Amino acid sequence: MIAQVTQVLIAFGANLGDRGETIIAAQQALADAPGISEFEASPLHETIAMTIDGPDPDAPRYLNAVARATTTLSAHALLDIMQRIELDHGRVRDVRWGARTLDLDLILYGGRVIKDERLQVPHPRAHERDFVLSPWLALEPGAVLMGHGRVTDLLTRIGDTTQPLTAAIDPDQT
Ligand code: A4P
Ligand code: MG
Repeated sequence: MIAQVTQVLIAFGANLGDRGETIIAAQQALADAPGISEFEASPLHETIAMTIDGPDPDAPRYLNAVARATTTLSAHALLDIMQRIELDHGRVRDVRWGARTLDLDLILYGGRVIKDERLQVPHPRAHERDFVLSPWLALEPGAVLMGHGRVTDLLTRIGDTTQPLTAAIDPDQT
């Protein structure tokens, strides 16, 4: 039987520790994971921390990125791998939207809509976050967010406060 291949979009965020090193290591781990291929990462963007109370310019800044890949894994099996990688990088879950060494979010899993106790896809807040949309647009200028339209239009509407840091990182080249 030929396994079904699904295109996915994953977001990376870190605002503690060596943020860039952590994100690149996480991308490498994902790119190397069984069942994941054609991994392609966006540039890293430096971004203002969004907290429960809104943007906080005094909080440690995040580095954010997104990556596209194809996978033969189910969405939940992919989430298992993402959460294991978070733990491998010292992620401690305490304050919701609190500072973190690494956060991995599944933004899209093909054209699927998933809503259960572990997973909501498309990610319910992606459309209002410049720290997801801006790196995504850099990776894929024609990107469309399911249910919300063209990423370039969304970003124009909300404004882009992010700052691109580096050229695109290709984990195969590191
Ligand atoms: N979960 C449900 N859907 C998903 C999904 N699509 N991807 C569940 C990943 N996980 C998903 O996540 C809590 C639970 O969400 C998980 O157990 C999983 O089963 P978490 O990572 O433990 O908690 P969290 O990340 O603190 O909460 P939440 O609500 O997911 O926050 P967000 O939306 O991830 O936002 N500011 C900047 N500048 N950059 C950032 O990257 N990130 C956040 C976190 C806040 N502010 C930020 C950034
Ligand atoms: Mg999260």
